[in-house]
Amino acid sequence: MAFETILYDFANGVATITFNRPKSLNAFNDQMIAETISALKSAGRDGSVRCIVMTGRGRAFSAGQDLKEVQDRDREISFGDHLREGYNKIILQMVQIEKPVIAAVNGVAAGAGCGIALAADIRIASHKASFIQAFSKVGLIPDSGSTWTLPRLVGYARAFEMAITAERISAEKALSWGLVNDVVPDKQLMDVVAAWSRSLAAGPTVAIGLTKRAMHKAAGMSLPEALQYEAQIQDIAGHTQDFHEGVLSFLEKRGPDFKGE
Ligand code: LHQ
Repeated sequence: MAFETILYDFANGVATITFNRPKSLNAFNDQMIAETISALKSAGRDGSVRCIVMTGRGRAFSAGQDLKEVQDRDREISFGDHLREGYNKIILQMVQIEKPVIAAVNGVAAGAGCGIALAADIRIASHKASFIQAFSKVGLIPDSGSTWTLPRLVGYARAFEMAITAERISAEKALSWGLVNDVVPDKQLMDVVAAWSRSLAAGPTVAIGLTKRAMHKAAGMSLPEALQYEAQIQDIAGHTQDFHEGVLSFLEKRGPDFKGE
């Protein structure tokens, strides 16, 4: 795929999307928004992709919306339309693609860049990473799903604090708050992420995707409804080849060879 503002790589079942505007800390201009949507669409549709990694080139994950582009526009734009046509599509794709999405947070994740990191299923952070809900600094409200994801990850008090102070949360604090799964030395980040992504890409992809779907659905359900939904989709998981392989490999005392089917 020919992209200019992102890099797209595929190897061993893992698609890696790298934000590639390092001079502006991987801030999102319209082209990078469109290319990210397109790359996620391809990774979602491609059956050989069983795990997606998102990261940034240079010293940032992403500084969010390109504020220079907003300032330089010669026409008034509706921020609502900008979100509906752009970031909302990125966030919904990340959540609705039934494959695990890992954010390899290599540096600062601010504004919409923070929202995108928060929408991933797993966040592995470099010790140099940080998280900033930068919106209030420019007189805006948290977007790109942050009003939904952030309180669920860290609780209302910490989420509200991050939103109104726009203070930088270090990787260590993010770990202690439950905002990230792990913090690793910067030089080891991509090796650690490769170990995670290889392992997930060799997993029972259908069951992993259904787990993601069920957990997101359960967020809006009562316990009885969630139990019903679990029963309904366990039927689907129970009819996969990977389920049969999982049981067989257990009985044969060997590791499973999941095909993601
Ligand atoms: C940037 C940016 C940037 C352009 C650094 N844009 N150039 C949705 C709906 C509609 C409209 C508005 O927005 C949204 C969603 C949002 O994302 S709103 C929030 C937008 N993001 C921010 O407000 C963050 C702005 N950036 C920062 O606060 C800092 O740059 C951080 C804290 C991320 C990093 O600070 P430093 O490490 O000190 O780096 P720096 O500030 O020196 O930036 C390095 C370069 O990157 C610099 O360019 P220059 O040519 O001077 O070297 C910055 O201008 C550029 N850059 N963020 N968002």
